[in-house]
Amino acid sequence: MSRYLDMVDSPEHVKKLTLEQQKQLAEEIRHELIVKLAKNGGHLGPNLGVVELTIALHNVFSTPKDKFVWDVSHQSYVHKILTGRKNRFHTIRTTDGLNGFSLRTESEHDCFGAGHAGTALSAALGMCAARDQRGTDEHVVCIFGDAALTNGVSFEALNNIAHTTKKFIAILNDNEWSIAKNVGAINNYLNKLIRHPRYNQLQKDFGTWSSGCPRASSPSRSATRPRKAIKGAVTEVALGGKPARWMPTAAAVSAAA
Ligand SMILES: Cc1ncc(C[n+]2csc(CCOP(=O)(O)OP(=O)(O)O)c2C)c(N)n1
Repeated sequence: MSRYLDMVDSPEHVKKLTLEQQKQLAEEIRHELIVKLAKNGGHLGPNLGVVELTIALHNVFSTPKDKFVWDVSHQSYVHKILTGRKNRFHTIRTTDGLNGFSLRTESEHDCFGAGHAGTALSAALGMCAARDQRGTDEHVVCIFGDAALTNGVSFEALNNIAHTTKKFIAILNDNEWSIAKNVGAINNYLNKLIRHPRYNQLQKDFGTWSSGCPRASSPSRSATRPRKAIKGAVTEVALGGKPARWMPTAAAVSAAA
């Protein structure tokens, strides 16, 4: 049976697929990862966890013009598969084979060679600063795991984003796990945030509110997945603060209905 994976070898091919076809592609990539990594080993779990994310990124952005900066970059296998390295994927982590991390000499789609945890935010910020000075318009997307937040360099970057650039895209891929279970204050904060009743109420309210929107005027495509959408949007809401003003309460929604 033919696979979408056999037809996809570049981000341009990904963009041509429908959403349903991309879902099927995700399944095929997951299978490919399991089969190929069974031979030489490698970072299976982190890559299984970013299959949809990587497809979505290639759907929205266009490397090599846009830059993806993967923290550690042990989770860049799917990106490699989608950027012309599919046929050599079975060589990953072998002598003369594909590198297990991002490597600039391996592909124009790899803008940053990594391996160490915690460097991506800082590197991405540097790229944004250079872009702004050049006056070009490419996007720089930093994808970092919760392990990045155990590194001082990450905090240096976070501290400087707002006064360095107006355009910085960061995706926190928080699976509550690094090499081992996370410890520390930041990890506690993130866990507290997603378990907080107000946060969970906001998710529910957003779901109720967005399900009442006509499809065409839905605030965004992500509104069809309210739980996920709100998780990304709500981190600025103070845990003990007032309800966010942009969010109608469940009571207001049912009163209006
Ligand atoms: C400075 C440094 N310390 C330790 C490691 C070993 N290491 C490889 S992957 C990883 C954790 C990655 O966790 P996270 O970024 O949260 O991504 P996940 O694998 O959970 O998706 C670590 C600590 C490293 N690469 N660099």
